[in-house]
Amino acid sequence: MTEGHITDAQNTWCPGCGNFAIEHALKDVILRLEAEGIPREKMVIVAGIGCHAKMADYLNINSLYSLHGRSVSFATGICMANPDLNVICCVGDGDAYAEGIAHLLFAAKRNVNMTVLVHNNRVYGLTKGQFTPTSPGEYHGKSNPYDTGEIAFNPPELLLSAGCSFVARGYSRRGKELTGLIYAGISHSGFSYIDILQTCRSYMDKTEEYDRQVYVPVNHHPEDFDAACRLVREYRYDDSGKIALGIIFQEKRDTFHAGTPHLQQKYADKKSFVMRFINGRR
Ligand SMILES: Cc1ncc(C[n+]2csc(CCOP(=O)(O)OP(=O)(O)O)c2C)c(N)n1
Ligand code: SF4
Repeated sequence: MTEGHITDAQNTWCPGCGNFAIEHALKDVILRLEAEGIPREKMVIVAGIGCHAKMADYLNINSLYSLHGRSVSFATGICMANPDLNVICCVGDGDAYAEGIAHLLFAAKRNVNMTVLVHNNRVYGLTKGQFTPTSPGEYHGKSNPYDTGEIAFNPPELLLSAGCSFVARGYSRRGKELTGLIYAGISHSGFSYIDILQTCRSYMDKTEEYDRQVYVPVNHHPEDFDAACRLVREYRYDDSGKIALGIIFQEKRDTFHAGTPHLQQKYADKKSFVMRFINGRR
């Protein structure tokens, strides 16, 4: 490990991969938080399994690889055990929108205090380009040599329906804005979710389309839920429509955490029950 923010682990991302920009945006946010008095030890990255997950190796802060699709559950456990930590989940679209979709929606519903960055390259990158819930219907991947004809999920719309208190969208080729969004997400009290359109040079290079489609709305009020719904419906994860970037929705809501006296007592009772069980004193 180096003393800096990028480790000396060998980087195996493909040249031109959008993950580099996400890594540097997150690194800049970590630097800013440190400058504001939050030590690095108070931040933790929980990664899924996939190209995105290598963030755990490349950024020099506490981190763990979890299981594919289960990062948000691991992160929920960390938030409950130590509510003082800033927990950041780096997950893939295959990871979070397929196997992990229930965990993502329920953590949003509960308003668990964490930030979820979905590296949405719209393909299973590490395993060589299979179809994910946000792949275009006409995409031919390793697992589907023919059109699926399926309609892609619109994840920010799902998250809004689930009661997510912070919904944002970024783009890996708009690094400055992405840095601002990640900072805003971590600063938000409760569950913050950022869908990051990430270019995958090897299997899903949408650079040309995204560069044409993305825009930052000027008169959008993130506290307006109906306006947020209209905004996310402009784009259906196909090559048509405008893609709004920025904070789409944000509201203040009670967070789910283990810090309340009621929950602390419950966990203490449960822990002592488990310890008695282990020690054979039921
Ligand atoms: C439970 C489980 N299912 C499947 C896999 C195999 N697997 C590992 S990485 C991966 C693809 C990851 O794709 P995504 O989450 O979109 O991340 P990316 O590689 O594109 O960043 C899959 C299917 C696994 N390791 N564990
Ligand atoms: S396969 Fe795609 S997501 Fe994975 S490292 Fe290469 S360009 Fe990046």
